[in-house]
Amino acid sequence: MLLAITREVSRSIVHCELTHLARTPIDVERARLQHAEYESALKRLGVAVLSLPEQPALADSVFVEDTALVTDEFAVILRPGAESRRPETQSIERVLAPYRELFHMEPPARVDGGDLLRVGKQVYMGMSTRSDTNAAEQLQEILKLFGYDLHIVPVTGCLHLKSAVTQVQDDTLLINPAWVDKSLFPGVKFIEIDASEPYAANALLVDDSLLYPISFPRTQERLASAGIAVVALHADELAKAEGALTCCSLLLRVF
Ligand code: CIR
Repeated sequence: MLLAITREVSRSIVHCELTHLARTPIDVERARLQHAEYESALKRLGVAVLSLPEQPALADSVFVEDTALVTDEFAVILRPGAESRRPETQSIERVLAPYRELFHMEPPARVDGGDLLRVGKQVYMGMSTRSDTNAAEQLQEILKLFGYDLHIVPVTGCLHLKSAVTQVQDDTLLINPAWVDKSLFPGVKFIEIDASEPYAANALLVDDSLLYPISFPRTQERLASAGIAVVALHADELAKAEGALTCCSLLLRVF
């Protein structure tokens, strides 16, 4: 069974970190409704959702993806690049402990989960403003214990690697080639986003189903042409906080 760890949108989301976007008003209630729609979609797919309570003092805590890398064998508690986000890892560590052997990123390493794209035993790490080579070195040591390979991928123009590229099928990535270099993913098939929808590369693959924002119809059309149907969701309110679909859950296979 798949378990999704999620967290209620914080009332302080209006004070979230922003890197590439200008601050615009965020409607907390609307963000919560869209987040509930996301959790319901996961449940309809048969995923067990562990919805953690709001953390009023941690503005970005809905974006649980950034706190940990979870694989089938182990999890790494990360050290998020933005200092304001570091306390978010504590509660996630407690939740993950019963399910996985835990490793920890040690200071001064910095890496957000949004910069870690895992495809089978290949882990691609985005070098964004949130991640550094110290984290890459520590991660490589952990990954090699379990037979995973780490690939370093520079990212420009967006917050995280997964703003620019995510997995949409076993062997296929959805990518914005303006933000990340396709040649750094050898042997992989790609679908390119429509250039008029730069934020369209973040999709959440849940077994064989794909959760996808309703706001990118042209890219959705490209997915359809490739035979990929999506579960379309409203996600534009949290997008104002520079968050997308993968950011709002940690998925792990449990028993
Ligand atoms: C941040 O800047 O950290 C948050 N406002 C957005 C984080 C989005 N997370 C993700 O893409 N994994």
